[in-house]
Amino acid sequence: MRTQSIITLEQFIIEKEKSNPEATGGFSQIIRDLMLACRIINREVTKAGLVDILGSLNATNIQGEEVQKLDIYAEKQLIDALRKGGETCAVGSEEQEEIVFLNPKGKYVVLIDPLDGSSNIDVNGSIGTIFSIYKRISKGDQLLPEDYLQKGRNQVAAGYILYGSSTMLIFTTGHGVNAFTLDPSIGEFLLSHSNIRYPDRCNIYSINEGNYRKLFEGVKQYLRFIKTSNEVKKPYSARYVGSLVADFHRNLLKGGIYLYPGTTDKPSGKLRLLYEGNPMAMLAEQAGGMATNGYMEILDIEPTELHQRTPLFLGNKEEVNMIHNFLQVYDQISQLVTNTIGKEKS
Ligand code: AHM
Ligand code: MG
Repeated sequence: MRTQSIITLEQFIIEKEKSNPEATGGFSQIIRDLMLACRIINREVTKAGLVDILGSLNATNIQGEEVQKLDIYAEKQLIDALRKGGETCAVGSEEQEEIVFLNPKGKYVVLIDPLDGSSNIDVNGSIGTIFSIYKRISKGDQLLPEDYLQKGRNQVAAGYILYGSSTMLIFTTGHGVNAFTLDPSIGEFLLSHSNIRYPDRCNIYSINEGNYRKLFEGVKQYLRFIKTSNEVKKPYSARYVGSLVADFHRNLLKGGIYLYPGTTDKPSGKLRLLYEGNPMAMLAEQAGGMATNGYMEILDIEPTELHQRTPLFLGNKEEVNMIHNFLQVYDQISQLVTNTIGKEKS
């Protein structure tokens, strides 16, 4: 019988801590806090269809979107766990207008999207929790914007929990991407995929193509190219769950690109830089992929506000570069046309 040694998340964290002489254990505590909360969230997610927790509270979050009960439940579990853990100075959440101050002595700032893809809750679809961890910069009693409005490059860790057919934790601390699958019988996350890399080829494209007529020309041309050009030898598959975590996860394992571009009515797109863009960008980069807003790398964007939105192109590096080129070429053309028309009129 083939035996394989099992590595639990706890063992993995301890090993990593030992190999870093500067580690104080604070960061590991945050991962433990998040995992405790996610185990509780997972329990509620899996019984969401059974109890009266499903459905909307008929409230809207600060983005003007409908908030579901489970979102609030998930956020509470995460914030409570981080508060008790004591290492987190402040938490920013997609559902909260302001940053939540926890412990002035905490060295870290944690940003969370407590339950992403929440429109999938009612239909038993995959959803996820996304997190992003930064070191606090300022030292005083007051938290400053520079502490939570940091570039994605400064993240010390990022990851997500996917509540799918299995529950998985995928995270990076800047040394590759590892995935742990929850074994519900023992309640432990077990290392299931080490050092994940994107497959060489991009096989899948994921976009809400229903927005087609509102897309900018570069994205339209890219979509036309991959669907109709003879240069594309093997057709791409279109796959879109409408849950970033689920779409990202599948594309990471199978090779693919996720697109949530800006549209003519919403040029900055829908997704949030700090809660969705940055953590996914760090994971993508660590797995050999790339993330941009179409013009620059997501991780290099200087945030100006907590709930800032960004267009997002995320996945296989070559594919993201290709879309970059499409955007630049077609942008230049539209710029030329606008300039020419402008001159003709004047
Ligand atoms: P949410 O944070 O409110 O759940 O919204 C984010 C989600 C992403 O998970 C998903 O990729 C996208 O919104 C789907 O948006 P759309 O329905 O416009 O395609
Ligand atoms: Mg979200």
